[in-house]
Amino acid sequence: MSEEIKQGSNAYNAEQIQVLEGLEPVRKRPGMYIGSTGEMGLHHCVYEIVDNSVDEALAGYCRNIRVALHEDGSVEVEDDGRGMPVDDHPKMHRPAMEVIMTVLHAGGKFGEGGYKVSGGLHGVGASVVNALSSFMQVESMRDGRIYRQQYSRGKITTDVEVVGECKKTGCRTIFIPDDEIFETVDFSYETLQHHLRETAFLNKGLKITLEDERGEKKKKEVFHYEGGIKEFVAFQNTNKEAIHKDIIYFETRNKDKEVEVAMQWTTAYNETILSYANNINTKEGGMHDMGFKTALTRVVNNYARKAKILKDKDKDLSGEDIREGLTAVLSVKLTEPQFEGQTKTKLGNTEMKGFVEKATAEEVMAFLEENPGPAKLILDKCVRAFRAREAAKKARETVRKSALESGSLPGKLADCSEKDPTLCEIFIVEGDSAGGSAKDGRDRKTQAILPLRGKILNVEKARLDKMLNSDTIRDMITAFGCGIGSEFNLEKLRYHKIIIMSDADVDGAHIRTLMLTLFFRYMPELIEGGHVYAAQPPLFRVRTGKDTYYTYSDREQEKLLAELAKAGKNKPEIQRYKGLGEMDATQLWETTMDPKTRTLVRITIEDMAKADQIFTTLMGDKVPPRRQFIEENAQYATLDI
Ligand code: 0RA
Repeated sequence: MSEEIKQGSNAYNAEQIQVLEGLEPVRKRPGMYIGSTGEMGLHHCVYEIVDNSVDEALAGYCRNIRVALHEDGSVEVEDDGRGMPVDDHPKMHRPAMEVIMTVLHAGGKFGEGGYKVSGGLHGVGASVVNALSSFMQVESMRDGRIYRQQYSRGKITTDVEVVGECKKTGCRTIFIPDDEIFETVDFSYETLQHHLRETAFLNKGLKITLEDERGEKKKKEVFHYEGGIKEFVAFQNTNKEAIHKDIIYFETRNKDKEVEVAMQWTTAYNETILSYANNINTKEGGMHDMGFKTALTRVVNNYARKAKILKDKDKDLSGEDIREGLTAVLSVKLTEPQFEGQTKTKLGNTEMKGFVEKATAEEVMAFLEENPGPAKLILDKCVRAFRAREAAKKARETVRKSALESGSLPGKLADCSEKDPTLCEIFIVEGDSAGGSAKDGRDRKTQAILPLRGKILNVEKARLDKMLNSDTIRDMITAFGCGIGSEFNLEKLRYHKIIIMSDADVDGAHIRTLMLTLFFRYMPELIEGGHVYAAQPPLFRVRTGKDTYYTYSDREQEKLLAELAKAGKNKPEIQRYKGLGEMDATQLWETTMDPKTRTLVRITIEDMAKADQIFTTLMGDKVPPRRQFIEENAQYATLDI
């Protein structure tokens, strides 16, 4: 091998590779390594390969990454880094490339002082993807040559071979996910687009290209942001109204850690703080997030007192008041991140709290002092939030007195008899007539029905105090039993399944979205805990002689009709359901409510950034983006965030 590899300060030392085990366990229990064998796990494989290139970028050697989806189901990831080493591993006596690709946890180490994407579900290594691919090929361009090796289901099918010459350096990986492992091998352009865009935002200057060569419509997009997370905040606020023009931005680093923050307040009522550690979305927050919030609360209060916006007798503004309408991206990099929490997305490194807190306090104070105009607008907003919260507290107390303390449940609720919440379900039903059928058709022991009349208030456009004046919303909160906002208590939830049952039309979709907005903004734990579902009422009833069939989509209907025609059962009697109200109690039970036969769609929050954008687009003040979103997404019946 070439001399420079052995001599360079970043020299790859094959001995650093920790040899742990082969890839058998990965194929036996794929979920343990990539989270799931569904859509999430499938896309995770791409992220895993891309992360290796991003590591090369973090180490300062790579500027361009190209991801391509090919017609044959393969994915290609190419970078212009140093290329993967191919020199022999001293103990294994095999080329480093082969060891990296076929031995679990054998990902190469990087030069000292580098940050590596790792933790969470990431960082399991390219070998895991190899184990789960029916075909994989890695090409490393270095020393003027192209080295190539191929694999299948984690086993090599060729040795590392020199297949050509080439001036540039880099790495090119192609893989086909194994359809014996994955439930679906159909990559979603949108999912990859979202992730790669986020990765580009988090690594300013890095250029990521996404190409989709499948099907009729070829697509190509370039994600390249010289402004990094500052542009991320601007993007996140596209459909919001900013209350100050310039995005606050700062970065601070020392020997082994760095923090980068971009933030801007908007007229929205929710806060969106997206935090990252080594490019991993720390959904559960952690030390960096705590440091940021602590500093922000302290500094804004100090400023408010100095500027006499708060009088001596006034109480401090709460952190929540201050963060109302704030969009912030907080990105830290550190050498040995510790990820904790249920989903391993909570940063545990205590040293990051003080580090982020100090930087935030200094920088935000400087911004407020140097920009009195924006500072006033921000502070006004915080004070308004504070007053609204006080009003909401009073309103909530009234609600609690009138409803909770008297122990009375809403008059419209048809409750179930079972007392164990884990066995109970509540159907929120659109319309009184469907509500009537649902009441008659249900299993009284475990299923409760709450009919809703008409539309519910759009919580995106109203604060909590106003919201609590709405009967519909109060009924729902009282029925659930777990409170709302900061007083939310999941343990008091009276039904472990909350099922939204609305018509399969545009109005139904709207009601579902309004309801999800309410849950997402004020009771996100319900969604995170997997308690929220959308019922799937049928679109058609088909009858031939004495057989009755129900179908739930146009495609299913076409298939059924084709099958019936083949079986010689012509002229079936078809009914298209326009609404739930057209079904009688028995039909509603059989098609939509019976746990044995129904399908429920669980609503999940995969991603806060995406969910926040969807809700502001759908429910916020700006009309044109909403129209555009609805036009682009009209084919989706359910909103699965
Ligand atoms: C180990 C050591 C070195 C580079 C890499 C791995 C590497 C891996 C991947 C995977 C995708 N792209 C990649 N680029 C680089 C450093 C080798 C050296 O010192 O030249």
